[in-house]
Order: sequence, then structure tokens, then C-alpha cells
Amino acid sequence: MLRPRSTPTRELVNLDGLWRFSVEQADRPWAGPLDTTLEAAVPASYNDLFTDSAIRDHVGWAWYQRQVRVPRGWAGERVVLRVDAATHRGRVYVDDVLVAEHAGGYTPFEADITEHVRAGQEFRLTIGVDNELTDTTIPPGTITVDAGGRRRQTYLHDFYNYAGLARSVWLYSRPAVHIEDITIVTGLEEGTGTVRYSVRTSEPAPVRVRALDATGAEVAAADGAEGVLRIDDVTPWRPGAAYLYDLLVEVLDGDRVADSYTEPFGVRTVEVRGTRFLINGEPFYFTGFGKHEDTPVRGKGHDNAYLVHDFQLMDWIGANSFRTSHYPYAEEVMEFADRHGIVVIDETAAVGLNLAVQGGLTGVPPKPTFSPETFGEATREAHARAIRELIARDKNHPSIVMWCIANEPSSAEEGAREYFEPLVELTRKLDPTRPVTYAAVIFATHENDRIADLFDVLCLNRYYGWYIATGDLATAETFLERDLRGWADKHGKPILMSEYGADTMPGLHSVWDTPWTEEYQQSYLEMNHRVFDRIEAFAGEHVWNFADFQTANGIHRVDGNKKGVFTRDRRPKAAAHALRARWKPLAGRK
Ligand code: GCB
Repeated sequence: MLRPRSTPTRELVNLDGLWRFSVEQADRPWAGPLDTTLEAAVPASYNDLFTDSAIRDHVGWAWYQRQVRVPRGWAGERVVLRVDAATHRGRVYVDDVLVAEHAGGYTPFEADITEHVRAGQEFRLTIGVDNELTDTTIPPGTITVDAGGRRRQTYLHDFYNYAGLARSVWLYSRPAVHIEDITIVTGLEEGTGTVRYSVRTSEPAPVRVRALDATGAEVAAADGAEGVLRIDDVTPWRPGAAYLYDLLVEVLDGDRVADSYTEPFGVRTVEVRGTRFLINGEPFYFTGFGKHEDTPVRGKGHDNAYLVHDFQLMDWIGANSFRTSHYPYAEEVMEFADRHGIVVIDETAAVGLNLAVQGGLTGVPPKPTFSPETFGEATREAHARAIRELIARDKNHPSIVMWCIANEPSSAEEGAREYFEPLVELTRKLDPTRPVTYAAVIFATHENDRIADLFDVLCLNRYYGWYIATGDLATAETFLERDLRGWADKHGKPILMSEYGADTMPGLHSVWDTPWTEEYQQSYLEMNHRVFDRIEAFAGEHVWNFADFQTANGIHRVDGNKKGVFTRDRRPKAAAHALRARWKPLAGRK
């Protein structure tokens, strides 16, 4: 799905701002003006905006509404409404008419509303957003009713179930005959870049494409909806040294340009060879974080100030990459990574497909994770849709070098292979060019995991010294090394530590190995690094987490998860300086 852009043939109106808001009309199909005095900011999760816990903990539909005027110059154009994300399910009404419905909280959807609006006139736009998670949503969850009759949402993932319109809403115009999709796949042959492109149009029409370099000069051109462009003396897109070209695509109607759209792209290749992860044929060692979209007040609301600042901090600390744990991030984030040479592992929202975590450290599930009664056919369908929508949205970003299709599924359980095999196949069919991975939970060992061989890279989440051997780093070091060597010896694939971390209260200090202190976080990371450096197959390290983040309440959480190397307001803990000392020089060494 193309991102809405202003082009010579398309106009764009941003609908962010203050919208009327209510959770009162809860489950009623919407009709009519909203009777409320509340206003909610868009983009933002609604949960932390208000002081009312009934809103924060609300389970079900919430309603956003505003008036929108269609620009008067849009007569004769198609009018499209685009919602960047409605978490987790959205319904869009133009006046009283339902025009779109979408499940999946982190991918965009749109509706052609031309038949329901008039250029120059206003209409009432209502967006319903449902935050419910069930066995058949991605991510999954369970709704219970408490003693007081209130509905409660529980879930198997460790971040707060923020909901609402956390990303932008757009109104845009496009011509009747238009470009629907563009796919770009690049290659490098000595000094020449190859750009395989394919353009889907709303109806058969002549297509012309031109590749422009960063100065706007034309470097290649072709006619036709599919083809290969060759760029001589190409400047590749490199980690830390981004270079973007533009693909200018035009649909023609005789001599007239009916539609025009510009898609940026970078020329680079990605490949797994043995235990190496190669970008442009050169070994790449990942340094960085699992992140979250999470800030005070806004929840998961996209914010360009935090975007810029987070990337500044990543640069300061020497991080060359991050994983979009545990859901697709806002498209602004992907575009920023493209422009600044940051490498991304792009993850679906399939987090919590694991009932074994309910068994605590025994790892024994109270009931099977993969079964018709728990996560079965319908869950897998929702998961497949999440993969399709992620790849459809993100396939052209040079920064994205790998798809991560799940975080910590119960991969050692019966049924895991049957569940995952078709999903891996689907991912490869949709994008044969990028490696595929999943992040393996600690209960999945090299001995009992049933799915690792289906994937290209072993991403391991390990917490020795935190959840296991708490406060005993010597034992933790032995356990970790044994665990990692087992995987390395068995699979001969690159290993990336996709999570390792220790909760840390800023300001808490000790001369001993005391969990929660700033010193312990540092010693914990150092212990991990000693082990990584002894293992040949290591291809990278992503600390959990970039910053502290909000979670559901729990006795093991102190106003959220405190494994951040930065606090929630982005101040460094002591470990940040230690990481910086390791990572800054690493770029040249590994
Ligand atoms: C994990 C999860 C992550 C949690 C983290 C933790 O394994 O993937 O979502 O936040 O552990 O801190 O427990």
C-alpha cells in the first residue's frame, strides 16, 4: 500500500489535531454526532490522556469524531481517507455510512469515499477503535469479567495495551486512473545497480518510470509497468551511509500524465552466507536495541520530536540497528531509518503466542498453545494477514534487512512447526529477497525447539543473570555460553542476541552484584558481551530495551519495565556509557 504523498497529481490533507472523543457508546454501531465534552489528541493512544481510570482501562470500542472539509478543488478527483493505524480494530464512518473496517492495530488501511462526499463541503468523520484482544487477534489476549462485572483485558505480552489513533489520519485526492502499488527490488553487480520494478495501476494504462539521483538528475528510465533499470556508478545504500534515489512513476493518458508518484529507494543487497549476515556483500554486525513505541502521555502515539531524539541517542551510543519489537512502527520511523542509514529488523505484532509463559519458570503450559481451542486456524489466518500487510507496507525500505514474524512463540511445543511452516513459506513467497527470523524464548533450547531450521537467522532472547541465576553472574555466564554454543553447533547460522537486559532503577547503586542497581545492569551486559565475543557465529547484539516502557500492572514491574538503557524520558543510565564505549569502536572492528 502506497504511503499518501503530495505529488503533481495528488493532494494531501492531514487530519491530525483534537477530535471529539468518547468511550460511552461502547459497543453500539455508530450513528450520529458524538455526545461528549472530551477531546483526544490524534496521534496519541487515548489511555493516558485523561485522569479517568474508566477510560484508561476501557475494554471495547472508543469513538473519535471531527468535521472535515473536502478541498473545493477536488471535484472530479477520487477522495481517499487513510488511517495509518487504529489499534487494534478500526471502523470508519462518513456521516452515517460505514466506509471501512480493518483488523490489526499497526498497519494502515484506506477507503475511497468519493461517492459519499462533495468537493468544498464538510462531512462528519467518525472512527471507532476497538482495543479487544482475543485468541484470534494478533497479538492475542483474553477478556474476563471481574467480580464487579467489569470487563478486563489480559494479555501475554509485556507492554501496556495502548489503543486509539496513535498515528496520523489523512485525506488525499488521486486521479481515477492511478498507481496502486510499486515494488522495487535492487541488486548490485560490480559498480552497477539493478532496479527491478513493478507498477500496479487501477486499470491498464501506459507507465513510464525514471530513476533520479539525490541531486534530481535522471540516471535511468524505462517504459512499461515492469522492468529492470540499470544505474551505472551506483552509490549503494549502506548502514551508516544512506543514499537514496527516487523512482518517479507516471501513468499516461495519451500525452497527459494521469498520475504521478515518487517512491524513494536505496540500492543494496542482503544475504545470509554461513554464519555471516551480509549487506552489500560485506559482513554486518548488529549493535542496538529492541525498542518500543512508548512515551509518557502519548503512549504509542507517534511523535517526531521523540523520533529525532531517539535516533540521536542511538547514534550517540553507537547503535547501528534496532528491531521493531513487538509490532510494525509508524512509517515515519521506517523512512527516517532509510534516510539515515539505520538498519531495521521489522517485526509483526505476533507477540504472546505462548501459553508456556503462564507456567512461569517451569515453562510448562497450562494448556497447549497451538490447538483449535487456543491458537488455531483462525489465529494463523490473522497472523498471515499481519505478515501480508507488513510486507505490503514496508517492502521498499532499504533500511529493513530482515522480517521477524513472531516474538517468543512457544516453539518447543507440539504444533509449533505445523503452525509456522506455512507462515514462513508465505513470507518467503511475498518477499524472496530478505532473510526471515523469529525471536526465540529462553524455554526454546537448541534441543527442544521445533522451528529454527525453517529460518535464516537465529534470534535469541536470553536473560541469564536476570530471570535465571538472578544476581549470580558467574553461573549466568556458564549457562549462557552453554546455551549459545548449543545453537551455534547445531545450526551453523548467524546468531543475533535479540534480547538481553536487566531491570534497573536509575539512582540505585551498590558495590555488589545487586539486581536493579545501575552497576548490575552494566556488569550484566559486560558478562553477556564476554560470551558473545567468544562465539564465532555471532552476528549481533540488541539490548532489551532502548528505554523504560509502560506495561500492565504486575509485582515484577515498577511503573513499567525498567530494562531501558535510557529512562522513559530518555536520560542515560550508567550502562549507556558502557555500551557506548563498546559499540562506538565496534563498527570498525567486527
Ligand atoms: C521478553 C519479551 C519482552 C519483555 C522482556 C522482559 O522476553 O520478549 O517483550 O519485555 O522479555 O523484560 O521480560
